[in-house]
Amino acid sequence: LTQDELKKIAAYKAVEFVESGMVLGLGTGSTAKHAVDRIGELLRLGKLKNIVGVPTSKKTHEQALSLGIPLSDLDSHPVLDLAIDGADEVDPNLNLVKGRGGSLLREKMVEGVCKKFVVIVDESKLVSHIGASGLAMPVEIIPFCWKFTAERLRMLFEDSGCVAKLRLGSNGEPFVTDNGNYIVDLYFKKDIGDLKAASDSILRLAGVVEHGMFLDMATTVIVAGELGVEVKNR
Ligand code: DER
Repeated sequence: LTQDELKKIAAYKAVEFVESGMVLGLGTGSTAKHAVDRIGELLRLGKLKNIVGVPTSKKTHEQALSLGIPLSDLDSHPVLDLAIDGADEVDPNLNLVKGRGGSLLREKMVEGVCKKFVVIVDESKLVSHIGASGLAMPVEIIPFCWKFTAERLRMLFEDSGCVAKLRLGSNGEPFVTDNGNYIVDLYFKKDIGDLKAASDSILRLAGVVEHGMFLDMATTVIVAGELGVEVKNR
């Protein structure tokens, strides 16, 4: 099975949690795309009714619009029934890294107010600890004096051999999020240890908007692998 087929399997399994009448958080990324497509299909087939979607990015907003999924926002729905979204890393405690697609702020806002947050991944996303994949842990920052903020972020994790890089777009210019901010990607050489302490230290920096560690947020993680689908509950 290809990685995308595994993503689709996990996504379709998650959509089984969707009931008519729900207000849903619609995730962003290549895995969540399958879930949003599936929700659109079930609505079209009449198998789901009275669904309202709250998108976590402009990209998902566009996708949901094209599928005819009725959309709303957090101002109208400050509490949601269920969110379905992918992740970049999942540790054994179901803590996540998200945001390599650049949507972490709106994702965290939406997924932080859902009664259930179902994460969908292929098995390649499972890690022993956050940062173990050697890939980025994104932090959304304001553009003002970004170098200053990036250096302060790096120094927070100097003992973990942290490298901080401003994320660039395909045009070589700084990547700009849906919210008009920049992203600094943090790379760790060693385990950063206490994630709550790491989160608090990042968020205390004026200039930081939000980071990509989603701690104690996932209620269920659906993992699709070669040997089948596993549903992990918190
Ligand atoms: O950027 C994001 O937050 C995405 O949801 C990411 O965490 C997962 O993207 P993928 O499903 O394309 O791997």
